[in-house]
Amino acid sequence: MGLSIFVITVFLGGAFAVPALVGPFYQTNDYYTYEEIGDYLDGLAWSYSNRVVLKEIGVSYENRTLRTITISNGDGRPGKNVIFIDAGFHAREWLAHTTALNIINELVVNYDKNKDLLDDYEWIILPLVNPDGYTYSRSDIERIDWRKNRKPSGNGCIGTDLNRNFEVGWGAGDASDDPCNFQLYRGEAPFTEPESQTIQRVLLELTANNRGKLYLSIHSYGAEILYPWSYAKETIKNYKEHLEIAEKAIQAISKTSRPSKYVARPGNAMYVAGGSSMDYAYKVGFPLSFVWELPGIRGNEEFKFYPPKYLIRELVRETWVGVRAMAKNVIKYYPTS
Ligand code: 0X9
Ligand code: ZN
Repeated sequence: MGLSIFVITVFLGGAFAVPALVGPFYQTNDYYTYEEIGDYLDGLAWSYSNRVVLKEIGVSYENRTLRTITISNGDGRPGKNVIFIDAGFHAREWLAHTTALNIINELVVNYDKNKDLLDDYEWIILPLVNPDGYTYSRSDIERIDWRKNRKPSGNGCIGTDLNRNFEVGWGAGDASDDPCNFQLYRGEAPFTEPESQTIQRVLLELTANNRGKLYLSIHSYGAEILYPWSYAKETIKNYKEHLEIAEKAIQAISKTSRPSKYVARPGNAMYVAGGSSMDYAYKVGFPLSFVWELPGIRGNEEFKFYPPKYLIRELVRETWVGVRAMAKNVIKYYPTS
């Protein structure tokens, strides 16, 4: 793995030497473990303490911490609007976590290039929603297609699909009431899982003070930017705004060197699925809410959730161009007052 804390030796007057931390350096050529992601976040908090705050927002069933990184420009101005991003609801969607780390890196380490996105907005990013499932999916090739979390679900089976465990339209469409369903078990009721409860709490905090403007949940794969509703074939009030903002992101991507072919449409046009976080965020007051399905590699189904490592860099860069364009428009449509 390519994460490294870079230590140089500083000579003071030639008399003695002290090591100085000048990293961390993030390299987009690998899929990081839960521990490595934690180390990376710690390194950022250490090196960029004026612009970065880490927060433990909850713990997973197996006691792994769920941590957000709040990124600001360090000016201390309270009450800025917020872009909230999460990734890794689904264990096997490894490129999603990786993409979230690259977004963090762009905003923190490449701050000089991106500071326009932080003048009037704060970004809160949860790069790993489902650390137990992710760790399980990495533990053995037989387990690589694991999707759910790891809490026992009933009938001797394990795991709930966290993106079916939210309240809006819970159980509708492509969701299962069978705890042994390998993909789509919705849970016994909405918000039975520690991971979905944690996200619920954070989303409610961000809408209670009216700061949450964009909710963006990164998944893979499909090269689609989806907006509500997911749970029913109904049209939301500001669907035009969603479509416009998604299409601008896609236009920006189309200008990159080897662009993926994206489409923008409501989630229900892909398939109807109740209990998603996208619908919940929209329902509780985020005016803009999207699921971003990363590309599964330009028509090559074989790579699905795990594009080969040599393609990671190109893919996360392409996505950043789109996310950047999306954020620019969110900031324009919903300026901090
Ligand atoms: O089914 C999901 O939870 C998401 N797709 S994935 O392949 N990553 O599992 C999509 C959720 C968005 N809603 C709809 N497509 N209805
Ligand atoms: Zn997913």
